[in-house]
Amino acid sequence: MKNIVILISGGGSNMVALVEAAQQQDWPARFGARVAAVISNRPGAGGLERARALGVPTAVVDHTTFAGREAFDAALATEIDRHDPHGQPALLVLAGFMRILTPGFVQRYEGRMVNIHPSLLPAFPGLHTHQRAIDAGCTVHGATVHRVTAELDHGPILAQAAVPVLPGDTADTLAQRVLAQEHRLYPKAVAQLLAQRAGAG
Ligand code: NHR
Ligand code: GAR
Repeated sequence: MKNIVILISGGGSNMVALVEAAQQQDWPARFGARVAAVISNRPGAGGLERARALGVPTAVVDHTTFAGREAFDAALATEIDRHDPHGQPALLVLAGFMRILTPGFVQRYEGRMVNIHPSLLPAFPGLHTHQRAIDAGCTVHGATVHRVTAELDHGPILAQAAVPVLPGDTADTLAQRVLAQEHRLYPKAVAQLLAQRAGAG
């Protein structure tokens, strides 16, 4: 069985969409893959309770308890790899994960790590994407699923979804519209990746 590990920092609604898709679409039977664990860098992340309610094991690696990024990433990698009997999961999925990862960490999981970013990349990498799209006068905004590389939000694009920016939108109303699309986009993109790999053996 291929193990998928999901990293979160917050509410975890994308994580819930992924776990529900895996359960409803029977990813173990279709792709030989399952969500093995959900790991948060924040002890208070609401997604932890939601993962447990869905029957998924959870763990916390609190970044505030480490001296620096290298030490945090090393502890995170140890926790991630603990959830696969072969030593490394087949896929690492960032879902609202808010810590920039070091080049060494990215290299360790090269080709097996994806992220969903709340903008139509290459527009607006980084943080506060919804407000920046409004401020720039964008009439179209959205979300991007991309492979994670050492350069933040610059990995190859796998899938995108667009939404209109409407008159009177605030960062919050726009974020909600984007998030609803993320919940459709991310499970579809991950399933597509798993299908490709199943075909490739
Ligand atoms: N790491 C690498 N190397 N490459 C990517 O493409 C990454 C990554 C880590 C996270 C998600 C990304 C997003 O989708 C992501 C992509 C956090 C920040 C950030 O500035 C920026 C982008 C993303 C995630 N984080 C601050 C930091 O100092 C902390 C912010 C906070 O805690 O609220 O790490 O947007
Ligand atoms: C999502 O919109 C995701 O794209 C974004 O945070 C939200 C998380 O929601 N990710 C980032 O901003 C990464 N820096 P969720 O916790 O409910 O899935």
